[in-house]
Amino acid sequence: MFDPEHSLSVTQDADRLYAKAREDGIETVWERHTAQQPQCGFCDMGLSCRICVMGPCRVDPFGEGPQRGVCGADADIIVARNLCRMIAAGAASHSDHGRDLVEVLAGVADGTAKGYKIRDEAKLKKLAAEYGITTDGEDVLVLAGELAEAMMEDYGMRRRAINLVARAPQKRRELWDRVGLTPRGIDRETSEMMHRTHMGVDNDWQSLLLQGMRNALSDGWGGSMIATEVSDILFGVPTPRVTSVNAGVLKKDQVNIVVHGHNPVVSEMVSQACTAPELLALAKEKGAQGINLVGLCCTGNELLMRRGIAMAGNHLMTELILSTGAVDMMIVDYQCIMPSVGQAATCYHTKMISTSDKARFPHMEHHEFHPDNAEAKAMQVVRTAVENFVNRGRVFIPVEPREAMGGFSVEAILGALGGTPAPLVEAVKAGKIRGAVGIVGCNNPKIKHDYGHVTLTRRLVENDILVVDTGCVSVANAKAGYKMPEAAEMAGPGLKEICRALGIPPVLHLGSCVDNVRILVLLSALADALGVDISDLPVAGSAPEWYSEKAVTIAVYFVASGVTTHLGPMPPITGSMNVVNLLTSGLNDVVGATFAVEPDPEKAAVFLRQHIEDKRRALGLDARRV
Ligand code: SF4
Ligand code: MSK
Repeated sequence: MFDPEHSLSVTQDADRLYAKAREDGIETVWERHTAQQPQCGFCDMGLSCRICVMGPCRVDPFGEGPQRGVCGADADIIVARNLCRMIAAGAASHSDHGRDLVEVLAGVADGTAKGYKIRDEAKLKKLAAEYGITTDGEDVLVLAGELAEAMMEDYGMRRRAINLVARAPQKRRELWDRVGLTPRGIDRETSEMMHRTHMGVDNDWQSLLLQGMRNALSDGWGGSMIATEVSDILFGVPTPRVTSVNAGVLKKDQVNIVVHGHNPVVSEMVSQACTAPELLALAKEKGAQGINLVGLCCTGNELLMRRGIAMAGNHLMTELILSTGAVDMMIVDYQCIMPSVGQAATCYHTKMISTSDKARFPHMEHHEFHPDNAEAKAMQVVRTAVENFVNRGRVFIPVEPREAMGGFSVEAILGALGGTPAPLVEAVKAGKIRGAVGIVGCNNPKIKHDYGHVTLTRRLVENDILVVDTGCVSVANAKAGYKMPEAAEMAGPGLKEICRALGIPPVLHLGSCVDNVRILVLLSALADALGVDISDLPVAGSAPEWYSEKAVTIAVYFVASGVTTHLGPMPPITGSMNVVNLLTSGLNDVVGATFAVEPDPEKAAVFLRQHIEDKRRALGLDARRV
């Protein structure tokens, strides 16, 4: 019996699969989290440092023990340096993902990336024009090559600003110039961040944090934005489509292949191979009714957005899904893949395949995908998955799948509005929609699985606040039923009316983690339509269950772009009240937005509603009492 009160998750499939995993003797993230208790208090507060080998050092938060590391760094410097290194790692991860896509684009142009093609010429031409490349009469492949070259320049060269910063509202760009936040190069900002945090370089906690913001902006308006835009060029701009979600998307009578990770360069090729007639015929021969490809985490979101491929689960479901015994193969690329999944799979017949030259895992077979061999590699591994179908043991698929709608790219949203943000702006001005919140990010075993996401979403939607989501949140909200147009019934009266009129759900799925940049582009369009800066809009961001360095970077580029952002788990900064005060209030004077930390989603909802009503009042719109 599902008992949400005493479960690790608010979802039934997680609850039942957790019981099955325990029965099968699989260790999961929850046992390991318990085994780590109590976690280190110094690290939790950001007060430990192991940047150099005069250390490791710790600063005593109670003022009794040492107040400086061996080099003399105090709590402010140590906390700021640690946070900045998290930002650099997050920016590097997303931006390196973007670089991989640019390399495929270059490979399509020179004919080496066989199997990939330009799927959206209009988007290619639009991007090329934004990069100042003449598009008139140019051959598509020549254009693709020139665009790839120009994007690579964004990574390394010193420029006054990376190209896509031009998409931000003018007031925001002026502010960034004024306070020295305009990112000059994607790799440059990450590299400089690592340099500044080396022992004996930048020892001013404020100047470190400013560089942290510039570094995060180089991801948000650079590496991640390039990742999303080039993915759209190569695989198509997402459009709304209905699919299904939860562990019930696995099929007893079909070969089940799960793709997990982030980069569509691998999963798109796998999805193509799953429709190859010879492999479908082989599946029949092996006694299966077909090949069922499903996603996990963000590479799943990429496939869901563009192909309507079903989604099995989010971050904390990645071990549990194996305990169905129904996964014939899991194919991973990189990011958010727990090193434990290969071990968990050894209890079952599941074949585990790693594919990236930069990401290897224990208990996985490595089949390296490159742009020039991905098509053939995908055929090879899918064949192995099909052949593995006959080795299945007991299968336990605990729930029926649920329908969900995804695919809300900015282009699709504006399309649904008649090509302009004006109807949305009017609905906000009229108060039918009070504002919008982007709920993004991960799961974290410190918070009941999906509780933060779904509770916050419910409270916002019922108070006429439109929710857009990405990443692991979008899976949680889809499983909770917020992703179908009928979910308008769960919204407040104003939002319900708008959703009904447009035939959309009150929670719009914008994609994967890199697709958070779609939120930036949408906000820029709204700000331009109102003639204001992003920080003036009645909007906010939230990451109720975040865990990763990438999430830190996303939160920082949201705030630096003018979006006040709520975090569920506390980042490791409480060792420095100077850093805490700057991030939670002082930044308002610098970028017009701040962070707020609140683990309880009920309280967070009240804070976010209040913030939205305050912004409405400042814009001269009607404001409700919260
Ligand atoms: Fe210790 Fe300073 Fe080295 Fe950090 S950089 S480990 S505080 S000596
Ligand atoms: S997968 S970064 S757990 S959202 Fe993008 Fe989910 Fe967070 Fe990974």
